[in-house]
Amino acid sequence: NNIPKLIDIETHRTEQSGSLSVIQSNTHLNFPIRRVYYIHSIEDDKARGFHGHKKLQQCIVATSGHVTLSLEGYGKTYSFELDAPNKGVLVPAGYWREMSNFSNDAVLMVLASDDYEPKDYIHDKQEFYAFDANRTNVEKVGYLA
Ligand code: T46
Repeated sequence: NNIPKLIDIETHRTEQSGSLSVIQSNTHLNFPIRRVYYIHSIEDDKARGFHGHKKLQQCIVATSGHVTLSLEGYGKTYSFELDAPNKGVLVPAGYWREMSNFSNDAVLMVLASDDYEPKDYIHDKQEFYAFDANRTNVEKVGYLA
């Protein structure tokens, strides 16, 4: 499925002692988790992202605070308000992403399908539009073969 999707993360609440939320590859994602990173200690709400990924799939969660995530791909734009630790966004391959409106306490956790690979990034918006217009490029990338 190529459409970004907001998911409700399974959360177990224990009265007075807090909540536990769980994401499991087999049940909640359509990829095995290969890498985890998180963005935090944001001081002055500078927007981040501004790139596309050719193959990488991700699940993005604001485990604390608030952030706006916008995604663009297949000629469509989507915007998500991540403001609770039980919300996640599944980001399919081939989407341009921008993150903005970070609260000071925001922690943005990303579960990713692959290792860090600079060649998977598209930093130029025009290049991304060319990629978006011709999805067969995805099959031609080949560097992870
Ligand atoms: C994405 C959004 C949501 C590494 O060395 N290893 C890594 O695994 C990553 C993700 C980054 N880095 C280095 C590369 C840069 O020197 O960390 C620095 C900051 O990365 P970047 O400017 O790409 O950060 P964002 O917030 O613009 O984008 C990141 C991810 O790169 C990207 O995959 O989807 O978060």
